[in-house]
Amino acid sequence: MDKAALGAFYDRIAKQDMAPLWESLHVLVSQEPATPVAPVHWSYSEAIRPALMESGNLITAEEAERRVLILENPGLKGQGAATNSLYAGMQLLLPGEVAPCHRHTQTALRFVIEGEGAYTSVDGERTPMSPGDMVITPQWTWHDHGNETDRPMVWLDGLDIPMVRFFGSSFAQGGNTAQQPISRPVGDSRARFASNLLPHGWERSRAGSPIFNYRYADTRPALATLARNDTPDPHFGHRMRYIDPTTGGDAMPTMAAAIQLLPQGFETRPTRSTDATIFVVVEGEGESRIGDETFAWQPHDVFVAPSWAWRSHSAKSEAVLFSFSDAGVQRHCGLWRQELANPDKENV
Ligand code: GTQ
Repeated sequence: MDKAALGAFYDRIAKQDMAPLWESLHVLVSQEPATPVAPVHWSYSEAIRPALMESGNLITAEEAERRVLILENPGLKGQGAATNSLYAGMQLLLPGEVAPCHRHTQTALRFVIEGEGAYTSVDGERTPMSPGDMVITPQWTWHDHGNETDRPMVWLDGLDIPMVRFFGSSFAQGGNTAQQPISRPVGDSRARFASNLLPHGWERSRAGSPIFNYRYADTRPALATLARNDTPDPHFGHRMRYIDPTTGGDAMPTMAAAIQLLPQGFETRPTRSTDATIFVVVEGEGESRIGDETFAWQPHDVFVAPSWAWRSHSAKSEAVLFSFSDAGVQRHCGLWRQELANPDKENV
């Protein structure tokens, strides 16, 4: 092989927008997942909350359209992304504020952190939000947020922004009014779709679950019952998925969400999977080992586990972790893989 001749050849074909595969084959087709995504942890009390409250003094929700601090992965600087496929941000709505109506092709989930009773309106229905609720905004639905309470309201936004960017399929529109007209009373979608019943003649009009709010008032007792009645799974503790009751599949087409309870003193065995995952601490204190890093966490902290990095969690007190990832999309494409450490050994 004549290195000088090859180099000259590369230079010539580069001008015609061609490149030699043999120089990059094993980077393009890596033997195992190679990801720029870094393990990262944000403390709510020390980092997120102080910065969010400071932003509240600097700009209004109306001026900002959405007053959100992006939780940006240090391995993806400038991309506004927490993982290759997913976005996470922390949104603040102060008393009296409205985050004006818009719609977009990105799907959003809101995991409620702080405050009580502010609402998200979707499709003409207001959903009051409480800590631990998971509220979903399906793609291309009009949505606005309002806080008529006397306390700040904070929630984590999870969106598929990087995935939609990858596909080149982003569309967005502003509404004609800051708040959409309300046509259905509070609780309407819950009655129709979250009662283990479906209205006669109901037909799907879009992808994803028709339930807007997966309330912690329902989730928490379900987890507590599992914790009372089951021995915890050695790798996942007591874990449940958020589903679309009309299909049994994930509640959203692009984001798979789950919640897990870890009993006091419980240590999960390590797992790794191809879906980089964003975790939100709902309750309790503990530690997670992600790749080579150990993060000590408290309520409302957020941390990210990259694709194929080993992860394990230990709970100092009884703990609840919410998480979301692109596992559903990967499964749909036949790409999702998981490895469980020591599957045969007893955990306790
Ligand atoms: O509330 O609609 O964090 O459109 C980023 C983009 C929140 C929202 C975000 C959004 C929203």
